[in-house]
Amino acid sequence: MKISKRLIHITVVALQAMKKGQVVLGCLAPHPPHLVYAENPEQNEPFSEGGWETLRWGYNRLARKLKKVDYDVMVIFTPHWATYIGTHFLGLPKFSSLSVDPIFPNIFRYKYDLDVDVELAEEMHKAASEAGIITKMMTNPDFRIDYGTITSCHMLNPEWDKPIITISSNRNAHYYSGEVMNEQAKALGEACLKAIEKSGKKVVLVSSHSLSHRHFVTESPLPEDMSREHIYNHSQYVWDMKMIKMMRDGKMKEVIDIMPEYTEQTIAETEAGGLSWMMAAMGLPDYPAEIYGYQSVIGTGNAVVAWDPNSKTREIVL
Ligand code: 2X7
Ligand code: FE2
Repeated sequence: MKISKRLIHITVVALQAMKKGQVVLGCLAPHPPHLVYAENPEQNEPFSEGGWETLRWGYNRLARKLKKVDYDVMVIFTPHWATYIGTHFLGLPKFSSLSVDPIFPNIFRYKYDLDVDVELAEEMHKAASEAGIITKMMTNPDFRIDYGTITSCHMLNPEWDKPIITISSNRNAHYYSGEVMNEQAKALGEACLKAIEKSGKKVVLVSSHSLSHRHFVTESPLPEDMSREHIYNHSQYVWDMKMIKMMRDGKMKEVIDIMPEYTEQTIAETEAGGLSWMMAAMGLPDYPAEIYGYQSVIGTGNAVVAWDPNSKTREIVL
């Protein structure tokens, strides 16, 4: 009798452990619309002669890795859905429209039709709200998805065969400071992890942004003219390399600790909180990140990077 009770207990514990959701990959996925423009997918109207190959080939390689990863949903944190009261989550099963980049309408007019995992979005919304974060579900069917979400998702999964969830970026760095942004983003990451674990789902997290973010204010006549492309200044380059070296060395706690200073010095797009959110949800990885590429786009610094918690599939890419 005693043995059978114990067996039942072990089975229940094992089943619960099996069901616990997890983050199976984290991706730093920059979103200059130039990358989609350069790929010439059928969804984008403008035509290009290519460009930014170092980033695109890195992305293509990461997309091939993702094809071998078993996951249910991609969760993206984007700076280009900026919300001024709280954090918002996509809250309808489908969004479909034309996304036009407000700064670069000449290169990005993209027809999208995407699926959302509303169940997990609601769980995240609830967990964040329970943690004291102001939250809201986006249930306006005419809401237009930002180009950051679309570019990162397109480059990681051009087939769009998995549902996504987009999380907006609350402007804590603007209202308060880089330090407050870091703390709020960490709290949001921890809340999202709770929801993921409860859901039993396998999740890919995506932090959609550039690194250093000073950029040129004029565009060359041919946007893909690579003879015009270079980092805005050397100081940005040195900072970006310092951050990438720390990622490569598995020092994510240190990266998040210096995030406010890095963000201020390079006007980095980490300002929105994406990397701090993702790293908190992944428990501040101390293993080496996979580096897929670094290149500038109109002067900004962009790195494609992944964190693979599975040591058997983790690679040294570059
Ligand atoms: O949103 C962006 C960006 N983050 C970097 C470069 C160019 C355009 O758009
Ligand atoms: Fe951006």
